[in-house]
Amino acid sequence: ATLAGVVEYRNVTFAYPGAETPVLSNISFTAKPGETVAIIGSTGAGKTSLLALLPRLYDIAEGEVLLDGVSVSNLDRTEITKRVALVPQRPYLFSGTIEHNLRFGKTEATDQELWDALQIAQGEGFVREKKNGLNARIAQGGTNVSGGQRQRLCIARALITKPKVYLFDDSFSALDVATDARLRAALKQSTADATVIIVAQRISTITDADQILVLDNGRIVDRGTHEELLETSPTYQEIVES
Ligand code: DCP
Ligand code: MG
Repeated sequence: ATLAGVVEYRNVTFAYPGAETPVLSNISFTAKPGETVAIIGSTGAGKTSLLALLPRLYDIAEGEVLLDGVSVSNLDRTEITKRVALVPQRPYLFSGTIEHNLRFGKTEATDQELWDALQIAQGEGFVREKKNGLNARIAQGGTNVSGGQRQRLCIARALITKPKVYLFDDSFSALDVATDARLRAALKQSTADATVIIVAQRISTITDADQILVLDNGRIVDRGTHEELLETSPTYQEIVES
């Protein structure tokens, strides 16, 4: 079997442990290598929860989440994280050097690979400006770097693992529009063969996605390209206008 990074959610329903009502109901979609699938929807709609099911941060109640045709419930976490990188909504940095933080999960990367990843993530400039460069210290929680710098370091960290599947949870929200555009253009090139799933708040981040899923209250209420949704989805129109 080829391990190309095909993602399929099949009629997935999910409730948090101990909760009665599901936060996701009957979610189905497929994302293939070379494709970008975007997820949009209001706060609390279930976007982060949806992403969490692929790296198996939680187990699902009904349906299946498949990675390259195999249910993730039959894969262990380390097997999944070899193929899937999640950039979380609240990116986590720990006390240590920038290099330690970037290598997190993949120690064999060369320095050149670290700089290449930083360049794509638009983080090269601020790391070079630091007196100690890659050896500059990061405080616990990344409190001595800005929110946007934190996001870019975590994107670089994901790139270094060279995954087949990227999950970006609102990863561009702290960036100004120009940096966001540069970063996504660079990402588009470097992730051209990967499967990309992006949760976004800003419409400009997702207009070129192959498929946009409109999530509302745990359900996919509409799906299509930006142009299609502008025609067919009142919910999407509302988001665009807001
Ligand atoms: N929820 C929960 N337990 C958790 C996390 C979330 O009960 N550990 C609930 C809160 C919401 C629902 O699940 O009612 C969906 O939460 P998400 O974080 O998945 O929602 P979004 O990511 O869409 O929201 P936001 O845009 O604010 O990030
Ligand atoms: Mg979220």
